[in-house]
Amino acid sequence: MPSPFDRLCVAREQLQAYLDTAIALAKEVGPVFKDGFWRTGQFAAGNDFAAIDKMGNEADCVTAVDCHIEKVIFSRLREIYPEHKFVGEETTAEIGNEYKVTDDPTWVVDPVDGTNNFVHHFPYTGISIGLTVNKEPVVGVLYLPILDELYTAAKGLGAQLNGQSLPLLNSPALTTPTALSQCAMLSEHGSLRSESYIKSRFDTFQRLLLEKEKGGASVRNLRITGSAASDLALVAKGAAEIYWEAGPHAWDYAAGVVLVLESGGAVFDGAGWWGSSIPEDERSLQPLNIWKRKILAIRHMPDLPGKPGSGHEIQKQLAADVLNLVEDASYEPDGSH
Ligand code: LIP
Repeated sequence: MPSPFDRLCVAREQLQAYLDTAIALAKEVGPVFKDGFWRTGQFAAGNDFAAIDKMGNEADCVTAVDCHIEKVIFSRLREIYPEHKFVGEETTAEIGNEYKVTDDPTWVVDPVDGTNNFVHHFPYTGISIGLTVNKEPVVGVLYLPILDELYTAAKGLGAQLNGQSLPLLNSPALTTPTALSQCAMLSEHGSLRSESYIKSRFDTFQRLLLEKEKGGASVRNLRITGSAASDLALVAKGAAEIYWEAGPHAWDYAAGVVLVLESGGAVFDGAGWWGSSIPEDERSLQPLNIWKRKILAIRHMPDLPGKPGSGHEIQKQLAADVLNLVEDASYEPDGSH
């Protein structure tokens, strides 16, 4: 029987080595991250820790800590894997979107995911390190230093939070909701501020929250953490059922999708499905596309008693219900293809 590693041409030991490297790097930069978190201020203009807006948009900012951490991570990775490719939020901000997405092992890094949180001392912010091979995300590490949470996963090797397997709960405590009105949802408003964008995003939120009699889903709650990577970690953990966002970048969710998949969850990228719960004939044959900037993730759903396969059927139904209500705008893909 073929193992999940065959298609990737990556030996299990190699994948474990990549994961170990990512974990060591996240831990190495953790102290700089923590130090910066307490010293950086949105309003600390003029000092080394000030938040600088990108392209005149104060909601989309960068700090010296983001740039420093990305440099450290990439210089270490280049020493160990000189033949690999590297895509990072801050490098891309400097050189633009012209890089080519290839099958080569590619490290996709957000040195500070949730930069806005970082400069406002809101704890959902962390270092996100993902790796793709043959364009498929296979390693994901998210370290949230302020919460002291280290999420780790690699394809076929499971997902963990501080060494404990994800999801943290199992049935019967981890139940299977049968309608969106029983679901906790995560989403983001993003950093764009144009009237049309804000209207479209809030129309989506309104439809998700509105009472069913008026055509809404009446979701049980809708939370915005400010960090796509944290949202995916919360889905992997089982603390929320669903995360949907349109417009985040590959570095925001390259690591997080591996956490969700390895915790038994399912991911839809706008074109196909991935997840161990999904019957083989329904799984996408393409690599999960993290460059198209669309993401829907659903946590592991235990099968209902006596109904094998029902967990996935419910994942599919909930996903279809969400996709019916959310905006369907296109975003410029990350990188060239
Ligand atoms: C953030 C993402 C989030 C998105 C924000 C921002 P950053 O990442 O995690 O999903 O809605 O606009 O892009 O820029 O803080 O690393």
